[in-house]
Amino acid sequence: MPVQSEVRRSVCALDCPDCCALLVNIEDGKATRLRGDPEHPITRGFLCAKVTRYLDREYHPERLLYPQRRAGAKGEGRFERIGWDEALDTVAARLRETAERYEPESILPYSYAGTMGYLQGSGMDRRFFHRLGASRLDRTVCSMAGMAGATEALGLRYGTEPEQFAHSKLIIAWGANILGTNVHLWPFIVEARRKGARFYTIDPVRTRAAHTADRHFEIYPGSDLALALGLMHVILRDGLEDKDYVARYTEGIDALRRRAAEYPPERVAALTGIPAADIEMLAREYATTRPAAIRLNYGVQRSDRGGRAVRAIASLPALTGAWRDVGGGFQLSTSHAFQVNRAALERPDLQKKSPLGREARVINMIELGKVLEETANPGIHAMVVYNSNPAAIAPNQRRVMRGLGREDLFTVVLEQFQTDTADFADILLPATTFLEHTDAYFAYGHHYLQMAHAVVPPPGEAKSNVEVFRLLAERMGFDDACFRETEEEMIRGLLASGHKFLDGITYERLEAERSVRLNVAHNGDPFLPFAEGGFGTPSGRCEFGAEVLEYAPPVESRLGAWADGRYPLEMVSSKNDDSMNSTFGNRDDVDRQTSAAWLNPGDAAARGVVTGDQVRVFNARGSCLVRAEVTGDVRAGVVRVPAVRWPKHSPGRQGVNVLVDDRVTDIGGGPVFFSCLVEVEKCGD
Ligand SMILES: Nc1nc2c(c(=O)[nH]1)N[C@H]1C(S)=C(S)[C@@H](COP(=O)(O)OP(=O)(O)OC[C@H]3O[C@@H](n4cnc5c(=O)[nH]c(N)nc54)[C@H](O)[C@@H]3O)O[C@H]1N2
Ligand SMILES: Nc1nc2c(c(=O)[nH]1)N[C@H]1C(S)=C(S)[C@@H](COP(=O)(O)OP(=O)(O)OC[C@H]3O[C@@H](n4cnc5c(=O)[nH]c(N)nc54)[C@H](O)[C@@H]3O)O[C@H]1N2
Ligand SMILES: [Mo]
Repeated sequence: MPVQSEVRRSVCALDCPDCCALLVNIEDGKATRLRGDPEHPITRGFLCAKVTRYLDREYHPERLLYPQRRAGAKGEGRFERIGWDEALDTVAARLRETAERYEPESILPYSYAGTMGYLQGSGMDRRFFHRLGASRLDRTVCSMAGMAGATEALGLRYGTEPEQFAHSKLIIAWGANILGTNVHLWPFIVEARRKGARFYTIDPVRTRAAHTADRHFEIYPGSDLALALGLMHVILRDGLEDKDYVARYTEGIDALRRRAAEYPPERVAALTGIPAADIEMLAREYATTRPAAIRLNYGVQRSDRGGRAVRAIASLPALTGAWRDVGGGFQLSTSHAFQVNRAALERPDLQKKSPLGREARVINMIELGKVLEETANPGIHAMVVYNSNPAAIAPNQRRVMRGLGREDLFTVVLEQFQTDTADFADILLPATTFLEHTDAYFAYGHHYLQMAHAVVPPPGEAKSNVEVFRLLAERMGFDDACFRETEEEMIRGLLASGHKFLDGITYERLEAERSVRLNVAHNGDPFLPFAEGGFGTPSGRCEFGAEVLEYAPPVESRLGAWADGRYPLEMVSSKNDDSMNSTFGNRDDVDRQTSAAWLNPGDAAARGVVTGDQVRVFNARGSCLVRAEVTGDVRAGVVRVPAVRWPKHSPGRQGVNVLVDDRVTDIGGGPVFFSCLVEVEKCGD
């Protein structure tokens, strides 16, 4: 028999700025090869290591295939197979009962970015929970602090296109692990460097990108606001600002001058650990090199002053006029340019039809542990988890686990794999992967809107999130037409926003082209969002906001309010290069990578620790056993634990997030993963 063979197009749905276009070889209905689309302007024919191997995950023997019901204790992970009808009937009955007995707000949806697809990530699910009147989730765990800071400065969170980095003469990767988390920006940086650009990194960790950099600035975690103010100090002191740009398009320069005057390089050196001469040099080069681009990623904002640090950094290109240039400016995220019709997609108006008849309360997802402990107003009695693994990724893990372990909490989990969170489910439902369902995709590192259909059938009885919430809506008796919409109708709805960036981008065009550049500029011209002002702030100008930019060290840092010498090291649990948060945590090699603590040679020697030793990383919240890796790639005083290991693989089921507090950032309500004091000790020989 001849083998039926063809190549189909897909899109990688993992939570990454690059949102790659994929080509999938299909033979006899099975995917046999996955490649980056060579014709996609950003993917450019290559994939990261983890997605190159994605078919191992797709066809992994541990994929969840059938609906299951809990058969053991909470968290134990023992289940028995049931049918879809029984599973859905049980879920619908329990949700209805919970809503009636307590209030609809005692039901909590919990989801994040397992898939970046619009429909599977924030489509039918949102409609369902709005109609039900469930508590709403503030999805803060990743980027809200930075978004809040960028919004304060710029109003519109637009960013420099990746393609333009090829034209830069100075590129600063600021808290951005580009080769690990955003590798499709790299070719543009390589091209710029070939043409003479310099490339600098600012990070407490010497990442692989930092190893190749012309200069690496070893900063203490959470001190970036001080550094930004130090740079502003030098720029303004020496008159290096773009006076014309500042006068025309910014607000608050006088107050900024006064604020920056308080941060001379010597003071900033003491706060950041970066020598004063380096601060002078960096400021001068940044202000006098054109074009200059800053790639800020989310590392900086996972700290107490993270939101305002982003505000200050996002203001730098307005001070120097870097927004004027092709290849200049700033990129934190490009996602705001995807001006789709969110209301049509998520239908917040359905809340009026819920038993509450009003907007439901909002719960900050990083406070999950706390919220599950509370019993009043009303307490949470049912939870539906999808696209997320809170038992591994949420801060204050012990508290989260305690909450998930509550016998009286009814928990539904939609998952592809048996994660720690899945272990706590009462009803566990098998979910499809992006190769098995239809979706449309924005990106947060480029400006191409994409669409993909299923390229292979789901294994076993797996269903997409859209399908599960559609079926649940039917069982709950929600008869609004939107619950019967097809994927195609949902995509048509989200495209119909009337925003000029989506002009002419129709379903038909997406179907034909699969990846379409937003109309961010005419005729494919470079997108220069703020070359002539046009900020989205109340004043229409870049708002420096000096009055709120006073720097204070993170409370958990060597200079911070909680420092008392007991836990002298600052822990950064930054992203692991070869995985994706806790996704892929079932892989042995990923488990090894994420069960290590990187220690500076001086800090290791002081504790009698050598590479390979078992060490305990601990603080008052808990402790976590890992293997020591002694390396100059992490600055003195800092320990790095690559995130995120599956807790169930750790002794005592304590992952790195037992160490992390669940307090929130200055603005945006974000987490403080990278402001965490710990001590490290060698475990018995
Ligand atoms: N391979 C891989 N890729 C990923 C992910 C993954 O887990 N693995 N996760 C995806 C997700 S969800 C996200 S949000 C993005 C995040 O992408 P990034 O923001 O690039 O990743 P992070 O590890 O959060 O932080 C970036 C860098 O900031 C540094 N850093 C930590 N604290 C500070 C600080 O206070 N100041 C400065 N200047 N630097 C600091 C870290 O050491 C790290 O090298 O990556 C996405 N891509
Ligand atoms: N210590 C520490 N903790 C962190 C971070 C850190 O840097 N350090 N990073 C934080 C950040 S930035 C983020 S974004 C969060 C990420 O937290 P999460 O968004 O929870 O990310 P993952 O851990 O990758 O878990 C996603 C889960 O979704 C599942 N999934 C994927 N696609 C689908 C689908 O279509 N349907 C369903 N039902 N499930 C699907 C996957 O199998 C996976 O188990 O973690 C945060 N936690
Ligand atoms: Mo994230």
